[in-house]
Amino acid sequence: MNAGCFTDTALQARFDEVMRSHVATDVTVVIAAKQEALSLPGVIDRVRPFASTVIVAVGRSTDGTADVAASNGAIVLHDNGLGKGDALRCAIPKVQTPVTVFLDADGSHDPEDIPLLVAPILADEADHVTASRLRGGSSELHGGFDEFFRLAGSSFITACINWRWGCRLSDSQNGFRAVRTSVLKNLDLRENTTTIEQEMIMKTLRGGWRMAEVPSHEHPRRHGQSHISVARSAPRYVYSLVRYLFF
Ligand SMILES: Nc1nc2c(ncn2[C@@H]2O[C@H](COP(=O)(O)OP(=O)(O)OP(=O)(O)O)[C@@H](O)[C@H]2O)c(=O)[nH]1
Ligand SMILES: [Mg+2]
Repeated sequence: MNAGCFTDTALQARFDEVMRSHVATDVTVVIAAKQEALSLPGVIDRVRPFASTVIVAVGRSTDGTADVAASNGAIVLHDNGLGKGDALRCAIPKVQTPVTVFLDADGSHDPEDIPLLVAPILADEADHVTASRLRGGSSELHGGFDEFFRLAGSSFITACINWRWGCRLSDSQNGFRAVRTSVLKNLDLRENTTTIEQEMIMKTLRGGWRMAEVPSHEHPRRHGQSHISVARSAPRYVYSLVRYLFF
């Protein structure tokens, strides 16, 4: 069993200790943001206590996302217009701290959970820790047909990953995660879209590095529109799953 999965009970027992021992100077937070000017200030504000550096990788936006990021003290990068994966890949070479945390700009993730994601890495128990919506709950992953197909697809992909590497992850698609930066820079990430989330996990496991996950709640996006189309992105999910599982 590769994946160390912390249960709710274990996590609650560790909560105070983890908060006390968190070292913000060890952490850079990378936020991919496209058309997120309304949500971004609140997200950066909540991230600040937990990170020494905040990098916002901005996609083509007409709402002033880049200006908002800069005026809130973030380092601003511009992606190549290819998608979220492209944005994260632009930011990775700039990270200089031992741990990199990825988090969305739409207010879906709780920055207050950053210490829980980082602690297993600093304790040398894991190299890549994802936040699980299946363990922490989600306010936007169920209810309609779109959500049904996303959840079913995500669960299928997670099951394939668990089968291939003999682990027991529950969520392979959440964008909220922490990775040891030295490992991250060795993953040779290639995906340009949100398929980068599953690529990161599969390449971590292929490389023999340690995965873990902790529960974290996913909230509905605060403002604006989703950038994901299930029908349009499905073929790429299948292709990248087969590619990184077997080749
Ligand atoms: N830089 C950049 N960021 C992007 C791009 N596409 C999406 N993002 C950001 O990536 C994050 C996740 O995108 P979302 O559209 O919220 O995707 P999602 O969380 O799977 O979908 P929802 O459930 O609707 O929120 C958000 O912070 C987006 O602003 C892009 O092309 N470039
Ligand atoms: Mg979102």
